[in-house]
Amino acid sequence: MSECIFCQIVDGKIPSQKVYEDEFLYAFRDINPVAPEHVLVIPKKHISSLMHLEEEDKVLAGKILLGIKKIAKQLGLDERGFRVVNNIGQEGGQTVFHIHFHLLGGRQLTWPPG
Ligand code: DGP
Repeated sequence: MSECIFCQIVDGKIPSQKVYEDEFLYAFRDINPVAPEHVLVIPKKHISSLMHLEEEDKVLAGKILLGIKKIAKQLGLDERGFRVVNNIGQEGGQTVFHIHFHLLGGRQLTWPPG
């Protein structure tokens, strides 16, 4: 059995609040939300981080972006605006090593990130 917690979420072995699913993607609510809408969008395929994306994943990478667009619309964030964050590696603040994109919205976000 995979030790990756996000692979286990995709497999239904760890419960999650699903927001969206298709053949390639899974999206669920973050366990520690930092915004009223805080969804993690992940590929079902295990890829550790952006730095582990390969040429063969380029179609999947496009599907992730288009999936984020679809989910933002589903959540009613398309008109309001929202933020997408991908943390990479230790100094990037990545804590789960299955590539994931934070979709954050539902409040005024600030910059630098906050
Ligand atoms: P990052 O720091 O970018 O690697 O973000 C990992 C996120 O994953 C963090 O915001 C908390 C979330 N998270 C970790 N474990 C679980 C879990 O078991 N369920 C859910 N829903 N979210 C989780």
